[in-house]
Amino acid sequence: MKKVSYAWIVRGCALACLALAQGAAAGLEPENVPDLMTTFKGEKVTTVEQWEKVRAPELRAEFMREEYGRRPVERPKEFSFAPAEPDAEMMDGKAIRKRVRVSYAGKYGKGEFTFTAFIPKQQKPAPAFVLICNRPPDANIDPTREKKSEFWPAEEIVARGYAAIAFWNGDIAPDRSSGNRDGVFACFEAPDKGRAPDAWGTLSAWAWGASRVLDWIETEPLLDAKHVAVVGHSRGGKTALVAGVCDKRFAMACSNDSGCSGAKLNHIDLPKSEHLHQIVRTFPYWFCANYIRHVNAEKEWRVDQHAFVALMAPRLVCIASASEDAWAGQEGEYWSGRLASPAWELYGKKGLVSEGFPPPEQPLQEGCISYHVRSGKHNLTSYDWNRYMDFADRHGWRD
Ligand code: GTR
Repeated sequence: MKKVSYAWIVRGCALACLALAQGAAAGLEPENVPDLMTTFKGEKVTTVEQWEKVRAPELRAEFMREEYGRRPVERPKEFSFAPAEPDAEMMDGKAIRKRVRVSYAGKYGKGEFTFTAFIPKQQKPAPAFVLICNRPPDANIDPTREKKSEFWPAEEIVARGYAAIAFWNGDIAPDRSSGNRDGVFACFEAPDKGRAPDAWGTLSAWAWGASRVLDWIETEPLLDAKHVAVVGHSRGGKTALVAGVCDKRFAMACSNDSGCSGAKLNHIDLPKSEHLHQIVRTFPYWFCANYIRHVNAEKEWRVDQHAFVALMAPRLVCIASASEDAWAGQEGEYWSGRLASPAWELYGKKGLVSEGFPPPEQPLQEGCISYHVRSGKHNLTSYDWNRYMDFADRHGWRD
């Protein structure tokens, strides 16, 4: 009698565990995701030509009109760079530091920002990583290197043969609700007019800043402008994708813990993760006004974020999550990479090569999309940076 009841308990437990596991697995599979390879008119996309002429342009237009907002300007007519300080030898003579002031003007005003570049001293022009820094600049991107932070491990980046370049997003436009009346916005938009529903939000404006840094990189003989990655964390990770999608000169975009409206897919049930109704309530100014129409209706929208990631094809993308960062929706970040992959396949390449959601510290780097989960909290760390550099190495950036 005793034996029987024990067996039943074991069996009962096993069944309960199986049910739980199945439930969990089922919950983590995306459902009814809009098909990447069917145009809005219902045509199947099977060639690079169709992708480049029809599908990619219509997707890009959709995201810029409905989510991030259109940029009124790319490189302005009135635009110049100047050294903000004389070049300096730093990092025990291993790097040259350049501080560059970017000045620009639009119809309604003038703006400027300064960024820092540490370039490794080497024979060949250096490939580069451009960080869109969304954390306090003094503590995170200190040009004097008195303060050091894992958020931008410039010494490690230089030691691996890459230039470490960073600017502060707040220098382009302030990260606050009135932000899209200040900074770069104030130079290109009439102050007394209402904003169009598709007028750019701050993510779009910060991404514009990354492209202006790239304008300078193209002029700098010590740098290899064909191998430049744009990197960002969280709101900066969303921005890094916008920068890469809007500017094909970026050969790689690294979207670290970018979550909702970044790499996270909406068509997956992750109740602990951020949703549109939350992000639009707290940060409406990051987006264009049209975005509000998709709040609580994201599953009816004809696109999802995997299609945004796909606009990087055939270039390189890195997506990363942190194990304790449920707010960013780790599985959603992973699935965007998976479901974006057919865009790379059109080019005869591989996107995210994976059998399933990986455990922490087991990066997936076989294709043109890298994905990893790092143990720990929402952050950009030396571990993440080194995976991004591994991926660039793997694609021959330092050969
Ligand atoms: C959170 C926001 C996220 C993420 C994050 C960050 O408050 O909900 O979407 O972007 O901020 O940028 O740190």
